[in-house]
Amino acid sequence: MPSSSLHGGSSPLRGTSLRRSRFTYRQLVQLASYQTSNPLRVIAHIDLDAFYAQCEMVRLGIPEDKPLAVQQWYGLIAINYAARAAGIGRHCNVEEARKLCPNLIAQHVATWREGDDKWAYRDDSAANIVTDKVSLDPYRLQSRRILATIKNALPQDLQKVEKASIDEVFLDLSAQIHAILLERFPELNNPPPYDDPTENLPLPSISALDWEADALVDLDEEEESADPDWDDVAILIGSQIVRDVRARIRQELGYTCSAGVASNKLISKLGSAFKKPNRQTVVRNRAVALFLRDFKITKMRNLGGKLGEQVVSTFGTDQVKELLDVPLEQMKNKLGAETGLWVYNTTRGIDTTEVNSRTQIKSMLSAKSFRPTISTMEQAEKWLRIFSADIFSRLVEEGVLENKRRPRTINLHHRVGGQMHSRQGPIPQGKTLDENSLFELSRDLLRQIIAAGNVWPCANLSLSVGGFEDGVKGNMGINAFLVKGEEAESLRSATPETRPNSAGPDRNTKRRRVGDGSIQRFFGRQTSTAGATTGETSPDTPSMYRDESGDQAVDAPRHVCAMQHAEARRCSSPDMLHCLSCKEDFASAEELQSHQDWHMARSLQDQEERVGSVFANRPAAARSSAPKVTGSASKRTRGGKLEQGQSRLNFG
Ligand code: DCP
Ligand code: CA
Repeated sequence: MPSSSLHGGSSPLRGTSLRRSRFTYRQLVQLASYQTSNPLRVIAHIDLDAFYAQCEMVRLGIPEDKPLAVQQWYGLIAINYAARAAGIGRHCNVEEARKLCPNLIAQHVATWREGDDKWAYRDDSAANIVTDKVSLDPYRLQSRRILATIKNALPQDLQKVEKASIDEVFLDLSAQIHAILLERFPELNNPPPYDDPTENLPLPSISALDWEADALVDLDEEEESADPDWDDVAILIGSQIVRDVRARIRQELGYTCSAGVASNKLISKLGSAFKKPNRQTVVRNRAVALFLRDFKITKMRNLGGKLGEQVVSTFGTDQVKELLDVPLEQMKNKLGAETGLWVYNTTRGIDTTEVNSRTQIKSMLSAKSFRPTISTMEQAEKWLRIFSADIFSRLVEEGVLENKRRPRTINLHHRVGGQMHSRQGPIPQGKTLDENSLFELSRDLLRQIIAAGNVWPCANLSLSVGGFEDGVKGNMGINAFLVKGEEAESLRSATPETRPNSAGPDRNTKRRRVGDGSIQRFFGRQTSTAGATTGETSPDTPSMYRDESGDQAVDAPRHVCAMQHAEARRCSSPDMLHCLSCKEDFASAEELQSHQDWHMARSLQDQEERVGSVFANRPAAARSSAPKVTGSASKRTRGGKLEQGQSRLNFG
């Protein structure tokens, strides 16, 4: 950091007792312990620009000015900024995008393929929705590398980093800034007058702050002319740290990202989206009110989903500036005490959510929606092999081979028409866990489901593992990995169930999404929806199991928390991903991807119904009404170069 930016001219009044800071000695000290209601705290949100698209550009060595989009089947899921300039967005399909930009590079995501033993980039994936399943492994790998770079760029003992999604992190920079403040402003080391920590600090001994290239949210004139206080100095130091972190990511890995620097997660996240790509925005405390006024409430963290819609319909506006006129009591009356207070605070930029660096994966999910549906055990087993391999490769990343962490339960969801069947069982401990043992466990669960009858045609299968526990390194104790406590209780009481929309036994039931049945609406058209009585859960993606991009633990979706339990302030899961087609929320990239597959399959099916056969010109494999059962083990592609981050999986 250029010292001039903090040690500029000293005003004659500075350091005297005549004028004091708004902040106290206690608040300064509390910076060191990440106290969440401290007005001096500095939180950054870093968000990768056009993330999947950048991953492909870096992987393929494509220059930044070339338009590129990442394709999933015939839709687009990520668009770089050069392509956005041509008007291409996620709403476009490949054909429309090419019309807008003939030189667009459309790179299909990697896929797992029925009968193949590893995910791969394939030229013919788009036409093979029936036999392929999207793999996000390449993006997860880059996400981990970026996270490691960020952590390396910060002091080991003074960092708090929360991975919020596959391409976002929050940083609580407070403790690091505390250390820097004490070093650069020795006067802050003096004891408070009368040893009273509630005494106000002296004002900073600087009169002008150099914000370099940062986008700075405007202040009104009066505020702008006011002298800087310690919150301004703290946020300036924060913005310099973030600039360095972003430069490291750029230099070491080649990615650009945008960032927001503010005093909480809510504002820093809005800040990172304010100027994109490759910019950072600083929202000083005194700029918050002006900054928020012109936002729509639905753009704010946690309010992009149903809770946001509820607020808009209740108060007849989506404008923050108009919601500011709603008194607290009215908010509470209409939304419930806790949610009302939370929304009231949110419109004022108040957020004391902590940056949680302890989040660990709670579950992993691998799923596929079938269109056409599948009708035999053999077909289902092919997919179970892929799911097992997919989950196992992620478990390896989690350190399962070194006994670092290990899941204790396995769960299979199966959907036929509107009915969801599920079975859960323990993962035997003390035995080697590999993709084959996962496969065998999942096959047993499937057999149990089949034994209960009425299982074909199957529209969706999803396999998940959960109940992660830290392992014992080296000599594994006899009790290591035993299923204990609540989990054991849940398993004991988990008599297999096959009932409409059963999402499995347990405490998790209360977490399930009680939506308006928006996904059910789609399925309602296909079946008699025997299970529609409860109108709950996304059939594609059981919300009780979430794997935030495979790398992150997540609690219940926050808006669901807010709606159901009126505890929005306590919920700390990362932001939801939205399906642009139906506005449904998903907690993880996997769930969203699986859901998008379903939309794509659905639209293909609709087209097929309209024009006879949309598959007429496609290869036979894609035309068959059921997935082609390809290859025995001996026929599979065993050779070939492995992609970065790819390990060969041993199918049985
Ligand atoms: N993603 C997806 N489908 C969506 C939203 C996102 O598959 N509906 C994936 C692709 C994105 C990645 O998640 O690259 C991150 O999502 P973002 O919303 O952060 O979007 P981008 O990073 O692509 O763009 P931006 O520069 O606007 O952040
Ligand atoms: Ca992004």
